Amino acid sequence: MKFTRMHRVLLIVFCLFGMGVDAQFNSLPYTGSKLIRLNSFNPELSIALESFQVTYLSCRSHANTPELIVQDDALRWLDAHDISYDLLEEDLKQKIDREQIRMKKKRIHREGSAWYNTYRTYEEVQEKLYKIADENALASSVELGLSFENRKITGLKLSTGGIDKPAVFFNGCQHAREWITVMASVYLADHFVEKYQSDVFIQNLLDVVDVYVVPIVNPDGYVYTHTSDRFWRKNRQSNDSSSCVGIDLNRNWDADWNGGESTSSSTCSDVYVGEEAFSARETQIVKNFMETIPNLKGHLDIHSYSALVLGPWGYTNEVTPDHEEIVRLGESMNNALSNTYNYPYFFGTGDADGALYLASGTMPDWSYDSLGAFGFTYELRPQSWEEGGFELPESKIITACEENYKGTLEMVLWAAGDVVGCTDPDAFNYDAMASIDDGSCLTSGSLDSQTIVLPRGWKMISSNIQPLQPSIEKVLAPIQSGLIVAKNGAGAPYLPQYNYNGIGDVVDGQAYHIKLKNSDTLIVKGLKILSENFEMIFNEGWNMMAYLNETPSDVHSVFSSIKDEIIIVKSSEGLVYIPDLNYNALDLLNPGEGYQIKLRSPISYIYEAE
Ligand code: 0X9
Ligand code: ZN
Repeated sequence: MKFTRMHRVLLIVFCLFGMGVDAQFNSLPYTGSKLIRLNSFNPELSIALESFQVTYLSCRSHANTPELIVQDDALRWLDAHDISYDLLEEDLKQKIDREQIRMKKKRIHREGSAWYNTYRTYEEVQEKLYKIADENALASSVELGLSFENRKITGLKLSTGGIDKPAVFFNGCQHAREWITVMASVYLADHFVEKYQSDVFIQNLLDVVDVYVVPIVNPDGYVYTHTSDRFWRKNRQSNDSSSCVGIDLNRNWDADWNGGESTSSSTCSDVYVGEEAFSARETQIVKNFMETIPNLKGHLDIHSYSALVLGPWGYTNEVTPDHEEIVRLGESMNNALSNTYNYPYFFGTGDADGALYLASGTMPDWSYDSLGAFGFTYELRPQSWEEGGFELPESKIITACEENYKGTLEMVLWAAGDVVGCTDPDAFNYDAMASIDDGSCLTSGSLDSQTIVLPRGWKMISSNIQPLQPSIEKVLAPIQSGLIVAKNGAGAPYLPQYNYNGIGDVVDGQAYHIKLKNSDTLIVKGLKILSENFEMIFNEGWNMMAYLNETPSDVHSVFSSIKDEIIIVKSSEGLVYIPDLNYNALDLLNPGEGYQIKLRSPISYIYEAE
């Protein structure tokens, strides 16, 4: 069949719809664009590049080695001036198109955690927020107002009611292209609400703190990144007497507004400050809303990318009057983010020791300056363009969301007064300072116990319980009247008559010899030692070991993994197991008993599970 003109038109139309209309358009501005990283940077170079159409990306690298979207003309200029750079992306348009195709495939799955398998559109986010509000008494939706193009700026309030409770405010997406911040904000609300059902600690926490979450404070810009320009940053407000659209929302707040740190008064710039503070419709609306929150303690403005936690001030390296507390909270959030998946974030105030630039007119500086709330910025994953830049791979969305959640949890804890612990005065681990119960209380009812029947005379004993008070006097107190002596593996004695304790505390996994005047029963109370995770450290030669399982098990199966190292295992009664001779009079190992074991070399050994 010959391709007619009609066929060709149909084919093009088909492809457009097949790939998703978005795919054709949000990449279009990047036809022929490349992404580079300059290997050095200075103000002169920055000025020279102004005559080309360049877009700066990651904020961490900006200070020294910026990642830039460029066209061939800029590259030719850099080449001609011998300025070195790495080419990170040969064909930016193709990269964006691929992202759209992946999103389209995954978009249909939206139940449960599948919602976080791909980036979601403005409409999908709205739908999700209303669903969370509908399904959970803890959450209600709040409409902050309408954007420049009349889209709703919607948030969720998580609250159990009451007035003047300490509150925190989390928002994403001041910058349109930072898609992961939208996912992370929705996730944190979703997750708090879910945990409120299942986790006593989160229940107690959210009973005393109100949490506000506004995932998309820049809806027009966000929609624009999906439909027209993947790397759009600003809002979509028109500027008087200029064909250039948009204000950088994070330069439009009234804290050192237009102060000159990473700002521009040119409407075409990506860091355009606006005509005046709050001239952007969205900053005005969000400001008005935040001012109505009575007891706002903390604010977190979520951005990407660079893996940073930033505290105030953002516009200067001078420190705030609350510096110490800001550093404490910042470090704790930074640790929480970093430790979730061992992905290193970096905390700082100001330019964070040169990790990024100062910035005037930012939102967290305003919330700190004007509302007295500790205003922080996160720059979520990734660290660099090579790991995805603004297009953090979909497989990492949940990971970034989890990290972000852990970080925000620290802020909620801090807002609650930071005193979490056991609040039950009858519990062994009662914490008089604690105001929020974290579910850790140990009362006699919640303790595990083990009963060990003891004969008259010598006996080697052990326990699978970790006693709350580990000194051997306390552990053996119930049988003290008949106790002549107890000895540890090294032969050190505890002699109750002489009030001499050469043993000190009992050690998990160890066994002890004791000698009794009469038969007796010992009850050990405390926390069960999880035998399957327990690592025994054995010396070469003789050791005394505890038996940690709750029921008897066969000596072969317990030691199968270290059989070749064992010379002999011996019970209190002198029964032995000698693997080399295939001799076994021991048979079963029993709870409460201790055993002597002689080894060929020092080894560590993870207990076989029951
Ligand atoms: O430039 C910004 O607005 C933020 N970075 S981003 O790449 N997401 O655009 C950083 C602003 C905060 N800056 C400081 N606290 N120094
Ligand atoms: Zn940003």
